[in-house]
Amino acid sequence: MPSTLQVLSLLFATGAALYQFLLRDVIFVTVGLGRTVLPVSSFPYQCTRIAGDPNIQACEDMWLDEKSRTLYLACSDPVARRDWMPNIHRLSASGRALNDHIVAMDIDSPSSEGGYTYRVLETPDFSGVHGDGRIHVVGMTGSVSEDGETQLWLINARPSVDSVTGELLDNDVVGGNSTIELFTTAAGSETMKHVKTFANPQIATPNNVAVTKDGAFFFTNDHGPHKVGLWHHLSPVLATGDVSYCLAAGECKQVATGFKFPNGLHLGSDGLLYVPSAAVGGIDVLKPAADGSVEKVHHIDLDYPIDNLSEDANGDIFAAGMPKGIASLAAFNDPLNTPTPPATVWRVRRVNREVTGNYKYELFKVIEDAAGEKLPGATTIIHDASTGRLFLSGVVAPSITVCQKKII
Ligand SMILES: *[C@@H]1O[C@H](CO)[C@@H](O)[C@H](O)[C@H]1NC(C)=O
Ligand SMILES: CC(=O)N[C@H]1CO[C@H](CO)[C@@H](O)[C@@H]1O
Repeated sequence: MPSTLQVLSLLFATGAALYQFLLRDVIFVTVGLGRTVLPVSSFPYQCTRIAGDPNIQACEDMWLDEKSRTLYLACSDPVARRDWMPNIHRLSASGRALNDHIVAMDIDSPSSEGGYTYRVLETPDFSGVHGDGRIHVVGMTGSVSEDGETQLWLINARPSVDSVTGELLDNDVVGGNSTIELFTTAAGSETMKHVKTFANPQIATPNNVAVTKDGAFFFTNDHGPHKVGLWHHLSPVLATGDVSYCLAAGECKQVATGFKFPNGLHLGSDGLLYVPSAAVGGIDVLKPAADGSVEKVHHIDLDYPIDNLSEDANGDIFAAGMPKGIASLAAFNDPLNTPTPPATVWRVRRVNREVTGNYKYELFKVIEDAAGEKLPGATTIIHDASTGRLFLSGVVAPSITVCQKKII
């Protein structure tokens, strides 16, 4: 029997959905009505799925270390996301995946199975949740420190537990206990070393993280402070999502609010912070100051709900979009039996970036897959500028896809 609270929150969620349908941006952007989506064969790429490997599924996020030619992937279990994904109010902690892991893939070394050789990184010194050693990966980013050490920053969607017994609390009521974790590793390593857990009331509904040079970081709370219930459901309508900032020492503060489901943000090599919206599309461009405060300087109008952003070695930003938002949601509930949702990849190129105060962006549709034939219902896209390959992964996809540019 659902509790009164659940019924109420469902009613409110339905009300909120109806309200959203009155808005143009939701009808045309989130649902994707009337949008022509092209088949993948219209684009000059040869795409292959790397499928059937239990280690390479539900890889929500990726980061490419260009120098060591290593692609890091944050992977889970596609079926478990339905039960445990606090970012979208999936709060049945008992159904969470118990084997989330980071894969380090050597993208220049093909394996005999048609993919690439890789290592599943062990985390021997990580205590996990009340000593169980587990991580629950969502977003991830990486950086290479001045002394050449590889740092991996993870959103860790921990369930809330009793601090004495370690038993799961009712996460439907109290919400998850997401933290941000810093690990270090090195090219070729089999392990990653835990450095620090950032736990702070301001880290409430973290979606993704973007690291500054001094080890401070920005992150998005995709539902602001609202972990559960009505306010969580209404957050994308009321725009209570935020961008927050933590110092390396651990103090955190909110630096901007008013976002509708802000998603996988990115700190560009041009020093600007790019914040995409999964609810209404487009990318807000913020200019950070040294103390982490930000000023909105531009909005990139892109009529697609946007997932995650990444930047390639040329400074171009790649954005994974969901041309049919509703199809993407359906895949969440039954990823293995639902047709792969369509996906679109955009390249966002800042033109004349050397001119101060000039915010001009050129948009280019790189690839699209109307029938979900090849792409994984992409949530994240990485462009390997040195070979022209695209790597695509999806939060509930049972595979990843690699696309090679066709030689014409
Ligand atoms: C949340 O995680 C932090 C960091 O591990 C821990 O100290 C705290 O006890 C946890 N709280 C709950 C409610 O699980
Ligand atoms: C809508 C969606 O799936 N967006 C995902 C983008 O990536 C972050 C982490 O990388 C996820 O938390 C989001 O859910």
